Amino acid sequence: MPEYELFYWAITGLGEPIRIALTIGGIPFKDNTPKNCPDFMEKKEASGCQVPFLTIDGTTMGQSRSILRYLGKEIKYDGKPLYPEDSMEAYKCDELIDLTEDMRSPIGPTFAIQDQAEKEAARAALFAPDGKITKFLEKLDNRLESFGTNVTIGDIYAFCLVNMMRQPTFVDGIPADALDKYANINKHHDFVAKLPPVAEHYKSAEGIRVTFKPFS
Ligand SMILES: N[C@@H](CCC(=O)N[C@@H](CS)C(=O)NCC(=O)O)C(=O)O
Repeated sequence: MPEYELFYWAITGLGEPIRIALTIGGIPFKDNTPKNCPDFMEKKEASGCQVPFLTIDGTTMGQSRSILRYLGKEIKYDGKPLYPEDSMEAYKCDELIDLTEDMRSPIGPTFAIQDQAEKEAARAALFAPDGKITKFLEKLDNRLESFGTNVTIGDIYAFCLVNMMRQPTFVDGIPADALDKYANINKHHDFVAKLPPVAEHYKSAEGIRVTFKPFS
């Protein structure tokens, strides 16, 4: 078995979909963060990549969604690759990833706001009825009215990045009820959370990962 090492911050964010894909595939990996890897920053600098990056037997791979597509072709669950082979199914998987990105991207600029109260107000505004994230959560909720029975990297990506918007999360200032009204998103959450390897992985989760457990 090749040696897999992931390098990412000690948060969920863009690293968590990769962690889940590897977990679903039953692939052991070293989960390096600045907390458990003393030369993390040196290795990150040497890689020339942003985090997350993955090394497989020393070969470095950057860009989270490219890594996910690679793993999605390599990893099967219930006999099906996590990245569909059929072109239309692959399109639907990619479309879900891209829509999730549209939903996530408005949060990016708020990380640069220094004043805490101002930052939290800016984040709350994104979830107001006319907020930039609300617009895409509504689209995502429509998109997830139905989803396939075979889990894909699109499902994993949506699950993780939506969870970034659920309290408790490392992104402070997100209203506690931000996702309450999205029935399809929340149904999809449990579809992924209840997959046996995912449920097993998070069964003792605490802190920002409690949102990765099934709701029901
Ligand atoms: N397009 C990149 C974006 C990576 C990115 O934005 N990484 C953030 C963490 S989520 C970061 O801290 N980047 C700065 C760095 O790695 O130096 C990807 O999807 O991997």
